[in-house]
Amino acid sequence: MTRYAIIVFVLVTALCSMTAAQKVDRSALAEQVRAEFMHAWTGYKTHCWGHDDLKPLSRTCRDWYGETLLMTAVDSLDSLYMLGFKQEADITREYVVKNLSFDKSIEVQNFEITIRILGGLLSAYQMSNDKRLLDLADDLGRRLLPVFDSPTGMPYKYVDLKTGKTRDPISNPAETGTLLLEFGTLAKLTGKTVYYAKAKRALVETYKRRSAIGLVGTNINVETGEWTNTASHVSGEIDSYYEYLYKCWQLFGDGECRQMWDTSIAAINRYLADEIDGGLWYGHADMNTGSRTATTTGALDAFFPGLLVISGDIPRARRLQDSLYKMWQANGIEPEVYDYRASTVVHAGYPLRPEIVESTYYLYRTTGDPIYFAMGKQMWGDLVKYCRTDSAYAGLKSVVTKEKQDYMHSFLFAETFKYFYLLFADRKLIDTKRTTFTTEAHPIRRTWK
Ligand code: DMJ
Repeated sequence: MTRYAIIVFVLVTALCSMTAAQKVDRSALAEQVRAEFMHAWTGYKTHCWGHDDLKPLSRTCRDWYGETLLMTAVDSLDSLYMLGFKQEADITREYVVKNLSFDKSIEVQNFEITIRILGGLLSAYQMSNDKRLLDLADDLGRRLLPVFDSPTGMPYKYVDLKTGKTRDPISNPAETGTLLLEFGTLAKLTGKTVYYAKAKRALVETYKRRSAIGLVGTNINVETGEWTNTASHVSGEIDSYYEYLYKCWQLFGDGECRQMWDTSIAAINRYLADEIDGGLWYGHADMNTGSRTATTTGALDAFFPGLLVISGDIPRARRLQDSLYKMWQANGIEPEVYDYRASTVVHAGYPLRPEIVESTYYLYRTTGDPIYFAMGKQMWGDLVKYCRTDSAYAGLKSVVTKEKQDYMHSFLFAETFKYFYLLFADRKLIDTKRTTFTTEAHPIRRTWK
């Protein structure tokens, strides 16, 4: 062998064994995620089967509205299928179909019920082909529809599932604009176009009220159409409004959504992006003047690198992810609100949120850069270290002290575990070209023309 051939041989062998090692690492981590998912799921089943959520420290249960809507069971169903727990998924599906009823006089929050339950039912229907799930989704959609009967077409926040009585006109873009993936899919699968039309109108009416410089505010009155809080950002109360502008184009090919996204992202990059010591962040600004009002970000904002990835802006996505990962590393887990200029924690809670994992998944899936695999591995270790309990998983009251909180949100199953699993597991698990994840990480496949 020539010297050159020897060098090539050594390099190729090293590369192959690196790839093999990474594969082993990946499948071992994916198995760990499955095991931890099952640990938390077993805790929920043991203590709170038939209820909405488990409170993991006291091992008691919470039903959001006094009566159960089987929140955790429905929100987890497609994850059970995706992570390969088919038998458990089938048992849960049967239980849901037999026991879930929306014929209750309870006033529910339209946004939360749409993203967790309507989205969960639709995705599980696509995975199982069980028409009874689609019937449940249709029944729920019909009961939620009165929310849109406001003078502007933007939805009220609450609706009584039995009477259709609505309340609370002060809403926000996330709640008026994060409905179209679920209602639109329901329209496509049932042929009832009213679902698409109402949710689309709510999104457009929100967009139409953007300021002259292209930003939306935090709170809006759905009766008058007036803003009641003009703070603009990509955090809670606005976040997923932007997500659905883009994803409505991705899932339905709706060109108007694409145009609304293009206009919005230009304004976001111009007025909300903030450069601090070479790092990229997105802060708060007044929607009318564009002037900076706060230098805060947080766990909810961490969905934004993922959205930048799918909409094609990898350079900004990478830079923002670097910043947000620093926020995670500052305390070994991310806080709800963080001042990036002062590098201080503003609200210290961590309720098991998925957003930064979601962004890590999209970055790794798209770039293949091992740096994102390493980030995910670190975050996974931190989640297990700080949030695991004997019975399940618990959020944190404080990422500084690591004191636990007696609550386990259903999005732990719907999103956090799912995105970790997708990051580590075999890439062929989903048809990425045809699948769009809702804001609650329920995968929807475009099965219609
Ligand atoms: C989820 O319910 C959804 O992702 C929503 O869009 C924002 N918050 C939680 C998770 O943090």
